Amino acid sequence: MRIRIRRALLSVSDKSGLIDLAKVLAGFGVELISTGGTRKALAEAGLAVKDISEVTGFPEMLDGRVKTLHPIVYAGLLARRDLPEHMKTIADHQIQPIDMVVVNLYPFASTLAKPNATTEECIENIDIGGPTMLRAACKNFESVAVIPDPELYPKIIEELKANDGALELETRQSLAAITFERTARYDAAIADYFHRNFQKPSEEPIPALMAPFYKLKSTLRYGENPHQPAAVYIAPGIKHACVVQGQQLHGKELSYNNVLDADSALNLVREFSEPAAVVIKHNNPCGAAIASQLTEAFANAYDGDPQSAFGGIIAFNRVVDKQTAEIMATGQRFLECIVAPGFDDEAFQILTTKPTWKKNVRLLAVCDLMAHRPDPKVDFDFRRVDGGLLVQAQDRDADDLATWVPQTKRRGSDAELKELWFAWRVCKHVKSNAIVLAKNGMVIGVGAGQMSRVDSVQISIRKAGDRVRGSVLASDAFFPFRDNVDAAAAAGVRAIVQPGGSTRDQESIDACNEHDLAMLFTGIRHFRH
Ligand code: 93A
Repeated sequence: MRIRIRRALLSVSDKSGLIDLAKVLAGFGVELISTGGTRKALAEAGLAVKDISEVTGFPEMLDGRVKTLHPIVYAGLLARRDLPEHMKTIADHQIQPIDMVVVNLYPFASTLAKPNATTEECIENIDIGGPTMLRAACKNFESVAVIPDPELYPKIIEELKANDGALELETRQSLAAITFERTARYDAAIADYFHRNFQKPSEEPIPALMAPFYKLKSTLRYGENPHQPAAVYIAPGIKHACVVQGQQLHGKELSYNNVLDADSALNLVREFSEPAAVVIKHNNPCGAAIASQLTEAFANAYDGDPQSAFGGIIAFNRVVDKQTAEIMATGQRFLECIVAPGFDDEAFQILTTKPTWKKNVRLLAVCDLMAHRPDPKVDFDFRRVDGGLLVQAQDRDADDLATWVPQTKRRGSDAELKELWFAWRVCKHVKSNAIVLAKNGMVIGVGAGQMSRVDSVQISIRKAGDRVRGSVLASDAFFPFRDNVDAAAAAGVRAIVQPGGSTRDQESIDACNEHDLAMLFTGIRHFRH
């Protein structure tokens, strides 16, 4: 619904564009109310303007700390026009509705940025009345328009002119969204300043970055290395199973690297609906397996590369049972952290009493992976770069086996396709250049994080050892040359999946046909940098 603006309250620190906007409002007969400096600027431009003190019956006081903070202002802003009781109440108190708030705030951030700003100057530039008016107007967007920035004036002027002095509901909603974001950011900058200046650094090591939207869960002993202070924060509104929301049931406090690895482990294991286990080391999978039983999934995940799995982080997509716990706890196996939807009582007992683990193994219970999945619409990846932030949608749910296109004479048997599908989903979680070799629902070799793809192929083959014959290979991005295929074929690989898209695809396809390999293109790439 359109709202015709009749009364507007203008109170701005940045007075640019103000007169142009006020003239348009006055032209539509809007009554202008204003605070000291803003009122002066408007009056000097020849506009009729009422001082806020006339409206409230109080002078501005306490060096301007109290100017607009008065029930007459807030009732005028917050009264619901659709509720007769609200309208009667304000009428009973001789309060008139206010339909528009034009406010921009004391320049807190630019005061801080001044080379010699004193604490007093910074504190005095914390605006209280301004954000309060903005927020009140936002809350009552059904009836009130809010304009928090001179940059928005031209568009508003345009709409006022086109609508005979009225603004559309959609405009008011969009202005409210922009404004709440502004006030949140404004408060975040203040919170940051207070953290930096009034809190011991050890209490919250990284408030500057995180204070606005993330809640501190706990400080950590240190970050990736002992000289790096670190903490874990929780994003608001997260419902799905995740490491930061998990409940640690046992063991030493999770370290920074544990959290990172456990997160990678959980993200990989949630790819599978059948019982699955994965082992992560230094943020890369070194083992992963699916099977009809969790015991077998564990054994195959661990045995994919037992040397690397030692001290690894393991994740399951099923509650850990007694049998699986028994296998985990046998022999020389050592696991740093076990993540699962839960642990049954017997499993818990076995895992927490194995003498050689010195009660150190960390057990982390997360909620049901299947019932609570991340929401791709709100779940973004953030990565800091010097001076900024990279944001992207997460690499989830893009794949569909049905859309893969065979490229070779041999199209791949159903069994090979099943293996390739498994290898492909693991490959997505390996740092690029990523190569995964799989056989019988089990990862047998991983080549991760190499700067040349063929190096990753060779590493994965070396890791797989004798098991490589008859295996399948997944590559996270296309093969630039046929050397990858030649190396895989020479080792005994039978089928390959890769995105395709190289100008030399044909070279790789020809190589596969020469070696009687099946190769399929996914059309989707899974770089992980
Ligand atoms: O000091 S305040 O927090 N207390 C108030 O009641 C108040 N009302 C408006 N700051 C307040 N304002 C701010 O004054 C506005 O947000 C705006 O930034 C500034 C405009 O003052 P003037 O019109 O005197 O230049």
